[in-house]
Amino acid sequence: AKVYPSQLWENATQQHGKETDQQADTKLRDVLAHFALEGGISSVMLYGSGHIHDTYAVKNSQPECPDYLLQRVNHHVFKNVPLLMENIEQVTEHLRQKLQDIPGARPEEEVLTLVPTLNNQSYYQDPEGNFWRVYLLLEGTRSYDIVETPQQAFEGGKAFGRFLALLADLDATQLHDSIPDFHNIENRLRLLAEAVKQDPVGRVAQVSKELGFVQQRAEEMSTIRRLGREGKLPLRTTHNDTKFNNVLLDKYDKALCVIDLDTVMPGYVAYDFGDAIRTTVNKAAEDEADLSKIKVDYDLFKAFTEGFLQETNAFLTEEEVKSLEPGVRLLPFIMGVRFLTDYIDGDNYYKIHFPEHNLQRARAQFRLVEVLEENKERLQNTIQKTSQAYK
Ligand code: ADP
Ligand code: GN1
Ligand code: MG
Repeated sequence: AKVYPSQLWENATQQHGKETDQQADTKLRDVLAHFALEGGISSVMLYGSGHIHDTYAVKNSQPECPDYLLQRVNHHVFKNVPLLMENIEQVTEHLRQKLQDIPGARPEEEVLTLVPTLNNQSYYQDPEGNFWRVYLLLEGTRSYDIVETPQQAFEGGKAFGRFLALLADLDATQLHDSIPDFHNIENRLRLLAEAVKQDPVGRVAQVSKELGFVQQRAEEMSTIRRLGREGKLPLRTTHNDTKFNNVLLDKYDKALCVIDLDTVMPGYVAYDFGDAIRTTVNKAAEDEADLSKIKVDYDLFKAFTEGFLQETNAFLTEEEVKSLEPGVRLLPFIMGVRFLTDYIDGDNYYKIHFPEHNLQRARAQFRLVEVLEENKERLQNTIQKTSQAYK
């Protein structure tokens, strides 16, 4: 089954970055009419490069009124959208409260703001069963799919670190698991094994090399889960999708706001550090076809680590600091496993732009694991030294 069966949306999502077609535009305006917006709508355009939701920038026709960000939430990925939205309300409220007490903080720009529906709900469900939400668009910001400078990396590290610090006193058990076992590698390996067994579209024969790669590392990659089970790593409220493009930087490249809050739930700090490093140190694309281009940019690593530990070192335990490096290898490994599983499954989860896209993504992530393995000692030393310096 395709994620989005309707042809209308299929068309809309393929015109990435362009004006949507007439039919889609009418539908989007119908949806927006259910929200308490100020001013009027001048245009609705596809926006961003996320793999999960359909995101649109809504330009206001009144210059003094805000622009908006409309999202159709992927309810095949997030099976209980009402509970997911409760999480987001709780997390954004908590962040706003905390920032109000910090001198110089700007809560209206540093936290996502949900725009309610006319019935004062945080989402609208259309007659076809799709879920929609609206945020204030943070003007003059951008997100980077590829990090260009150490300053950006440092700022990203600070933003994700601060996010954890601000949520450290939000009881993680208050939040619903929006996707159960999200970063549980044992579960991800089980799902891969099931897909291999089913082989629904006959692709397994083509991926024996990748399956061998996974097999070789399966045991070692469960280190963080094991430490957690042994009580050596605390569960905290973590973001769990700290891809670098989930932080918005302002026009001076200063970190402004952490976005994409759908997976905020209990997790280990190493997951957030690891996923951010996965998308910071690799200057090639997440789906780079030329594997020789995948390298670890050490300056970007160092800068991100400094920003991150500046905000978190005071409350992280020694064991947690030690777990950051294994997290750096684990997250690209998990992503590779997930892309590979989706490829074998027939591409049901991630948006793809060509038939072998998920396989190419998996290969690029596995290559990244290899280059991170080659740099393991150096990265671990940098983490330890930075942590010492901030003590
Ligand atoms: P996905 O889960 O599909 O990645 P995101 O919530 O990350 O969806 O949004 C996709 C993109 O839209 C982001 O990478 C970012 O560029 C942009 N974006 C999201 N929220 C905002 C916002 N409030 N203001 C400005 N840009 C935003
Ligand atoms: C998805 O939504 P987006 O594009 O930020 C995915 C992440 C993966 C990422 C890989 C809910 O993130 O887990 O790391 O793609 N989100 C979900 O690019 O599965
Ligand atoms: Mg995103």
